[in-house]
Amino acid sequence: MERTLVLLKPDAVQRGLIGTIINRLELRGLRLVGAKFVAVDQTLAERHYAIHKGKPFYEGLIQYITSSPVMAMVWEGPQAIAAVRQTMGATRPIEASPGSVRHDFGLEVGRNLTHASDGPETADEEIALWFQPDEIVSWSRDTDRWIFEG
Ligand code: D4T
Repeated sequence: MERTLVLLKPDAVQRGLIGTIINRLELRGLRLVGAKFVAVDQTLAERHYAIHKGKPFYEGLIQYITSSPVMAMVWEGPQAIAAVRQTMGATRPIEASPGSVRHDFGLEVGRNLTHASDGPETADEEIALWFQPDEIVSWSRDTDRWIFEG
């Protein structure tokens, strides 16, 4: 079972899309194992986006993620990393597939609503950055056997 970090960024929160986006992940069958509402400070923002330091969009990205609270979550499931990225759609909303969150609710890359880990290593690092181990809740659902094959 794979875990992935999902952030509902300030635009998703301000636009009242928290429930809608969570609903899509729930309906897909993914299992929520961690969630918190966070006012992101400069340090956390810089650590989260360290890989983008020096890029032309870096300053704007830091400004955006610290501008208003975010909803941080950990979701779990088979191939959860790929599944969540598919549900969110391509980074640039204009390139995202119809039916994806970024297509259905977004237009601009700098207001692309969500973040989702892009690989197993990144997921581990990002989950450790945003959550303490005791904030992750391992649990099973009665519906798991109708969603997970194994
Ligand atoms: P995140 O990390 O937010 O889930 O986005 P992606 O994984 O889909 O995309 P990314 O790491 O390439 O970009 C991180 C973040 O930077 C913003 N961005 C990106 C931007 O404002 N302008 C740009 O040209 C690019 C490439 C959007 C997402």
